[in-house]
Amino acid sequence: MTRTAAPWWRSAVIYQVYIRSFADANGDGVGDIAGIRSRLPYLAELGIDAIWINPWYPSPMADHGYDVADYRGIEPVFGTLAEAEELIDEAHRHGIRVIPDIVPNHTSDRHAWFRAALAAGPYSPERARYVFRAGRGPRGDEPPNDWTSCFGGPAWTRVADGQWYLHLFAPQQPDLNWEHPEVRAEFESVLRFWFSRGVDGFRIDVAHGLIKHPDLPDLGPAPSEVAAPERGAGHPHWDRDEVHDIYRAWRRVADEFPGDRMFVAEAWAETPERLAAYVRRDGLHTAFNFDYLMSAWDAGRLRHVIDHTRATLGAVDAPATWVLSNHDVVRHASRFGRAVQKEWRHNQTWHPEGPVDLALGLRRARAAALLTLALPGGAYIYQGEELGLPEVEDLPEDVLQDPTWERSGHTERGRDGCRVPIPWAGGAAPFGFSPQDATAAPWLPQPESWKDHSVAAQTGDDASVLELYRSALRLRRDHPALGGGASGDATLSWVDAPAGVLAFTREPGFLCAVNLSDEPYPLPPHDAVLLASGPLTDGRLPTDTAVWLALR
Ligand code: ISL
Repeated sequence: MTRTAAPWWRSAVIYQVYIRSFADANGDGVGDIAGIRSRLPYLAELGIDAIWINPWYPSPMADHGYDVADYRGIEPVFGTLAEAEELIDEAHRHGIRVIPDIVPNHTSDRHAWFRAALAAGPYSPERARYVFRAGRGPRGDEPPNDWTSCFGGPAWTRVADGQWYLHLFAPQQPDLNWEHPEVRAEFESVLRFWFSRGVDGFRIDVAHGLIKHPDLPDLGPAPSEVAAPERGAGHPHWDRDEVHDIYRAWRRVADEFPGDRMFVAEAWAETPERLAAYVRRDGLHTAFNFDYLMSAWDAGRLRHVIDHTRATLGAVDAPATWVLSNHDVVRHASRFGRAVQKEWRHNQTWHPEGPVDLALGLRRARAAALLTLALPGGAYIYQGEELGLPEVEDLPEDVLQDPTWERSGHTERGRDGCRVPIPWAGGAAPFGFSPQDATAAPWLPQPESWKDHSVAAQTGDDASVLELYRSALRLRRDHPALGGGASGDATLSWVDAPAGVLAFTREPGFLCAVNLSDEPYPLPPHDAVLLASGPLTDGRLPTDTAVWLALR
């Protein structure tokens, strides 16, 4: 599969399948495993190396699968365990690796362990697997500390007997106690369950959240890490140093299995240095690069992120990953379509400023794709970005399902706008997402304009985003300078260019240039234009356009 001896995950292009919204084979309006299987030829032709599938386990769906009731099964709405096994084998026959999502920070409140904990009562061994505490105040009716849920409101819920339990996300997602040996043993067993069924790795949900300060101290009015010696160190529940012990054990589990099994951490760290700690030699393999995802469309900022990422990960010999979008953030075709380009911050809700210029966003998204796929390391593609899908910013309030919407008291609309089902073909909804004889409409409504975004509408149209991605992925596979590079050493050299232009070479004989300035950029001497994200004018690269050149 790879040209070099370097393991595949160092340079893989991994396509994120948000299973609910990818393809619905049984017509109930929700995507499923059979739908993914039916689209494997599409994925193989697109030219990706692996798929990451969002949680497919039995779940009451309080957070669309991130509330897992049974880590060894498949949610009936999505299919069966047998179908999952067939999908893994079939994907492998297409040359596509399979990476499920694992959710270790919390279970569902319907998980057998949590039900047992509720039934067993205060201070029972069953409760010790979660984080139960007495409340504060004379009657114990105030939460044990001041932590808040990522979805809004307090991070604690009181149960009938008066104790409180911790949930950094929704109340239906109680946090596990990772100091408990049974919790550690259980997850190692779950990893083995799926590794022995052939999965090639795992995406680890909230990888930075598992360990909590034993005293559960208040966060206080000011961030408590201010006094810590290092930025980001010492937070009571995020990115605590002890979390790496867990991943050293997970690495040993992965290494028990043949082939190159891998982990990718969804870890939010304050600094690139702290992120690099997740991917040291005896730890996880890769981590999502959220600094890149959060970067504004700004040459200086992007270059800083690229350099800093490469330096910090290079120091621990880990490959970079380049991510533009996922199921939690506003689609980048819409982010980049705002006149004012702002840097994101983690946990900051995106409130769009000003109208979106979708043509501008798409032009930049096309350029961003060529930048992303030319950088050394691995890359992620979130389903639909290869179709240039925008965020659906005008979903009616009565269809919103993200827990954020309710938990914020209807002040934050949440993440549904990037989760609208994929348009495959046809002139009207469901655009081939569900079969003709479907019994239900797609779980979120698709905009009428998506007829022009469908796979069928774009296929064969050289000007389409889809054909741009197909060409880029084909070149990336064939060109010795791309991906991990011929020697696997993943080098990149910046080329002198005017302010606002990012230009770099990779050996042998490759140059990528992206113009984020207001002036056209005269292309440096080259042998041939391999690919461009938009038309070139008189040998010059227009604003918001990227090009791949073959050099002598
Ligand atoms: O830390 C955060 C908010 O304070 C978040 O950015 C958090 O790290 C992120 O939301 C985690 O996301 C993942 O876990 C969630 C789930 O809802 C997301 O879809 C998933 O990607 C809970 O399992």
